[in-house]
Amino acid sequence: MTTRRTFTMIKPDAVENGHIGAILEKINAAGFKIVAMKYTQMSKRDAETFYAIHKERPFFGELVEFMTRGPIVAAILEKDNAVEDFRALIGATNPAEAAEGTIRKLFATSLGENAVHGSDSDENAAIEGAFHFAGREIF
Ligand code: FUP
Repeated sequence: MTTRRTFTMIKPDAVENGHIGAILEKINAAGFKIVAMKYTQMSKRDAETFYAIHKERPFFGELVEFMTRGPIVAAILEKDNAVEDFRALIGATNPAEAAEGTIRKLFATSLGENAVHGSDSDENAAIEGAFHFAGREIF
């Protein structure tokens, strides 16, 4: 079953570089409705849990270090075909390979510090949204 929701984070690099407003603008312009949003900082344990799927990968330590070094904006977004359309809006994981006009092409600096997260499936969107938000925080 396809759901209409995806989960995103504006990562610490994009927050540090002052891109929160511009990224939210792109998200709005692409037709996503924000149904939950918070400004928060992940603990080491949060990041290790959120990225548990990558725990055997060589970049895991750096990824956890990066994701915990400053605040993020976490949000749940709603739109038809949300997961796929949001992945298209953010572009490839590596900004060097991201298409022109995508959020990562515009705002990311490297593969490790790539400005935004976007869920890769409906199942993960639900898991990731529930990781960051209680039911009463979703509208
Ligand atoms: P994506 O789904 O596009 O966010 O990418 P992945 O789930 O494959 O990777 C999650 C995060 O791990 C990326 F956003 C950045 C980091 N990463 C690296 O630092 N090095 C890699 O080789 C791959 C991913």
